[in-house]
Amino acid sequence: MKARPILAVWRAVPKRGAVAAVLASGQLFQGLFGPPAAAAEERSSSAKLRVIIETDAGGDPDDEQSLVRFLLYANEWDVEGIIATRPETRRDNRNTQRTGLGIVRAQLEAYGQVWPNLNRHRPGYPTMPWLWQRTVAGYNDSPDGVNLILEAVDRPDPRPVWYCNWGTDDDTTSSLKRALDKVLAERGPTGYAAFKNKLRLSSDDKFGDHTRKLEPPWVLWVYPFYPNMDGGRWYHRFGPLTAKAGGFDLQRDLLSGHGPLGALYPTTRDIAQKEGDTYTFLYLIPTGMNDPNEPGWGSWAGRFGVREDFQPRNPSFFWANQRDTWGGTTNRDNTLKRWAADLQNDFRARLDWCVKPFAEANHPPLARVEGALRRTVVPSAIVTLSAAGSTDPDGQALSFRWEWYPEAGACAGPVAIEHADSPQASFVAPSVPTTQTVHIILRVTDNGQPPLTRYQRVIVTVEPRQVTRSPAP
Ligand SMILES: [Ca+2]
Ligand SMILES: [Ca+2]
Repeated sequence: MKARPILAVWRAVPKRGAVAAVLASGQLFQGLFGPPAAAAEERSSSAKLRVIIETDAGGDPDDEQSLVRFLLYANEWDVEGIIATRPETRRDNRNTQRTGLGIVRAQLEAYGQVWPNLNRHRPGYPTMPWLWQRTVAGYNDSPDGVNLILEAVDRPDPRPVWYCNWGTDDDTTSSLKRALDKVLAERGPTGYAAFKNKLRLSSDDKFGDHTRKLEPPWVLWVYPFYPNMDGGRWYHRFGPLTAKAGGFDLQRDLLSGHGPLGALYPTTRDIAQKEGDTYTFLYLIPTGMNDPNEPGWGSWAGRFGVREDFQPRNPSFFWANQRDTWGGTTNRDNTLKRWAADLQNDFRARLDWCVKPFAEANHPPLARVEGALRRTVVPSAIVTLSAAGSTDPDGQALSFRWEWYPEAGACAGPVAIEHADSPQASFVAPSVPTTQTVHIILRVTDNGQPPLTRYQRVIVTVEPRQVTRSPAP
């Protein structure tokens, strides 16, 4: 895939201190655990992603499952809003709250109870009142969801707003669709384009003509629900691929003894762990190896490619149509399976954070590659890799793994990594007919309980040697 401009918007953000150093070194997400999101000034200068979610909580209970996980990662973004779209819960939904807003608020109250403990483990979780103020009804007879979106997008903040729609039932209409209708009617095509260009989507498609009929096309839309491929919709693959990954046990690790938020995770009907909408924000969790502007690189939500039937007018519409060769097989599941234990262990640790003191829970290591994360070499050059600077906040022993990710780059190889399980590794740059990129993923895993993993990505551009011509006689 052709390289897209990297983090152009983020680089426009005022840089300060450690964040500036991190960004300048190109180390995408690492270390960006900024201050609590309470102060507007801090928010505007933070490098966190701005995120709005729109949930049909009260329909399929899996939204409530996804919401539990989302709140446990609320420190990773600036959560601009949570919009609840269902004025009444569906009859077969057993939640005692009978409106979408009621369901979300009940989870916020539980979040408020575990918030002091979460902050002991990782600073930067927004307070419950702060989230409460930004949690609104997006019902058809309410302007609150529309107004929340307008306010967030119109705010003079150089960062785009990532919008995650988790589906809306037929009896409701997305607040984003209504916001876009309003902006088009009131601001005309130019104002509409400026507004639309400030949004990025990791989202279901519920926006009518705004999806692809009305200009301009979206700057970037990652659509983690379809296509049907290798076993079904991508939406339906999350549960089967992750529910037991890393030995996760729903009862032991979530429902029992992990506080009031975990206890709200519904397991009714046949959905012990479904979480079909979780991909939308999993894609945005900074793990050290993903970049939300690069769907083809792979993330905890899998790996995405351009949506063929939307071409050529919507070149930035991506969906889950990619396959990885991994573990001896080639299929789409592998784009997630390779990270499934890592992401589920991470969820498990955060559930521990709800109830345990710091010393009794695990915290992820800091993966750190020495030197530049982007390098340019010639064929046959020896590329040396060192992760010796990696650390763990619990002082645990670390294990290392360097992996070539062929599908993320465009290079046939071969790339054979020497000492791939050591802090120091190397490989010989392959011969290439044209300029190609080699993506190397560093995985650093601690030996805590559960073991936690973070990553770095090194992108090596291999340029063929220039043929030196003798001067004409
Ligand atoms: Ca949903
Ligand atoms: Ca640790």
